[in-house]
Amino acid sequence: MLIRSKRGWELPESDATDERIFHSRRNLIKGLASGAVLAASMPVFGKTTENENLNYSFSVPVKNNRYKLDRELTPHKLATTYNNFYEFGSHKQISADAQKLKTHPWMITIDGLVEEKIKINAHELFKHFNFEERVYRFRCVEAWSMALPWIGFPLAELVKMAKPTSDAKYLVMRSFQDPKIASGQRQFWYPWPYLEALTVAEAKNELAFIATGVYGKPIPNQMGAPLRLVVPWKYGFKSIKSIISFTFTKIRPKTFWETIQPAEYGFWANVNPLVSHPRWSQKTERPLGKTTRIKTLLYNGYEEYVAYMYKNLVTENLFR
Ligand SMILES: Nc1nc2c(c(=O)[nH]1)N[C@H]1C(S)=C(S)[C@@H](COP(=O)(O)O)O[C@H]1N2
Ligand SMILES: [Mo]
Repeated sequence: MLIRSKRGWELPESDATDERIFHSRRNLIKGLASGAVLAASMPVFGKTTENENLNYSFSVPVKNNRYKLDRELTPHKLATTYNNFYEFGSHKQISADAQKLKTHPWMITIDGLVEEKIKINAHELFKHFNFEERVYRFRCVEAWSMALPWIGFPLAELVKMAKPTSDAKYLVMRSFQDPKIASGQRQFWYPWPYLEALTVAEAKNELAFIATGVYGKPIPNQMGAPLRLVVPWKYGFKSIKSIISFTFTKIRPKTFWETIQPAEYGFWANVNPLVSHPRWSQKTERPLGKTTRIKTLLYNGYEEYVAYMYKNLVTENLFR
């Protein structure tokens, strides 16, 4: 018998398939309807005339050793070649295609329930913050995981700068939209642009991080250049890439995955090994590059930092 051996990152997830779903007619129609509504209200990401992506410079990051890892860092090669970025296709090998994204200039809007609306170029925005490096675990809902050295600044700093009004309960984030370069966005049944949200309390939590770099360098396109969210106690799909807007709202929005498959992907999506995904167990995970699985931790090991935020939310479905 011939068994072709594959390397780790080529392996299809064995006990977890993926976030892609096989669209029933109903889903297709639903997707179409919400897509049309969103398209009408979304700003389209402006085209640039630049040919080269400029590397964003960030002030020399200070190492923040407060957050400890219980595992090795994921090899750079794996983290940069095994990615989820549906704008460039619903498979993991999007790193080459993602290079088409022009990340300079990159306009960011901060609006909604704020004292004053801000429209600013990413490199100008970045000047307002002190950069640091911190290591985090990262757990995809598909049951693979990583450990990464991010560079960036706490999302709380951006919230402070934005000065949300007391009515603001949620922070809504949207990714770029440019179907000319992002082939996945021509799959019109998805509700583009990718949208995620946190409560303002979560956005102010010390762990919520905006990454502009990783492994000592500016973040590569496939990982969400020029800025992406990292919320390590939640499943990976919450950590939205290539953000163009931060909007403070009173009302909880429907997120990208919640719109597509509400029974599987909710608003909270906190990691919990005891709450299975409808199609697979969440008890264990496969660190990229490893063949043996390890136990998944409650809140991905960050319970002491985040559990207080969920104490009174007894009626909410916190773990999907
Ligand atoms: N805009 C956008 N952000 C996204 C995604 C996406 O498809 N589009 N995928 C999410 C999912 S499912 C995961 S697991 C992580 C993957 O991040 P990585 O490719 O840097 O490992 O990005 C998240 N952010
Ligand atoms: Mo994911």
